[in-house]
Amino acid sequence: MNHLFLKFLAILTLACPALAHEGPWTASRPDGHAPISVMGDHMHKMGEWMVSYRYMTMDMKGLKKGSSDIAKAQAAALYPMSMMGNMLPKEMTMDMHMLGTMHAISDKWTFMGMVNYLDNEMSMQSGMKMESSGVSDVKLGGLYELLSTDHGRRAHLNLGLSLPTGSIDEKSGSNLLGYGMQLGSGTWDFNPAITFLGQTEDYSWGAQLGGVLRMNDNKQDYNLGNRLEGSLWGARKITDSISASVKFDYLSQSDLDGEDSRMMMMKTMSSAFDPKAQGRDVSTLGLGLNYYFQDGSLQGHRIAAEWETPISQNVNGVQLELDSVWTLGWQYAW
Ligand SMILES: [Cu+2]
Repeated sequence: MNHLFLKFLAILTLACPALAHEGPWTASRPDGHAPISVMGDHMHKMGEWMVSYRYMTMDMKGLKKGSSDIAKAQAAALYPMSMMGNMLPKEMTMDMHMLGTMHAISDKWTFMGMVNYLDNEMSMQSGMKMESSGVSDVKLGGLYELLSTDHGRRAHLNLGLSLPTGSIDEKSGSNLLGYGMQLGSGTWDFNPAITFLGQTEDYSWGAQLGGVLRMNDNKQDYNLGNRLEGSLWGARKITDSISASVKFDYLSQSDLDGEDSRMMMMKTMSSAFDPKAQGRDVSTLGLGLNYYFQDGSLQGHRIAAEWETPISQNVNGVQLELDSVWTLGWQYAW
């Protein structure tokens, strides 16, 4: 799957000189920005600023083992202290508020920063609910232009850094919450990526290949494991203000490296505390709409929505199944 995706990406980005238009790539059209779930997709012109707000809500429901659905009773057999499976997760909703800013100090360098606020809710099989909320990991990044052609193509490097500002000590009452309910990674993470963009008169496309590299272990002597992510999208400009997009995304997040010693006693009770039941490989399809205000008092503002759902997923150990992700966003550049 991974291999096929990389090939597809290489073919699309390198072997399609026909997918071009006259003049340089431009952000001044509805599909001048990628589908809203993509981060660091575009650069700015020297001196430009942008502010953005995104709201993302992710729903997970039902248990999976690997790529198969698994019943509560089967999962209970793997977790002997789970009280007949009652301590296993049943569903989870993760809401994220993302406040971002971008600024170009030159035509070659655009800097960005993002502060995220997380709101997690998980129900156990027993019906018991648990919650956590607060600031997640702050992200800083620099985008460096590699290529800008006079026929609508460009490429840039993404050099991102994630700071350990999110808590890894979240509790429900006096009990520590599982890994998936924590607010941050606890580690300094390097987020490199490479992004390709292309435009024709009515279409645009992009590809981004990147990852998350954990640079240390956190104060509890574990890290969340590295991640590889690739995205490929295409959009159609329908009018000067509206575009529609299709995105294909592949993500491979490994399980934990080390484990939180405070959770060791609880990992036979629930997969939420099991370091080998974290991370997954998932391919998702995303459908999106972008709206760009060309004139009037809202000129320059953008609003966008995207819905994503898995095409296939393979979880490490026993975990909740990813159901859908909605991302709604607003962006304004000047
Ligand atoms: Cu921007």
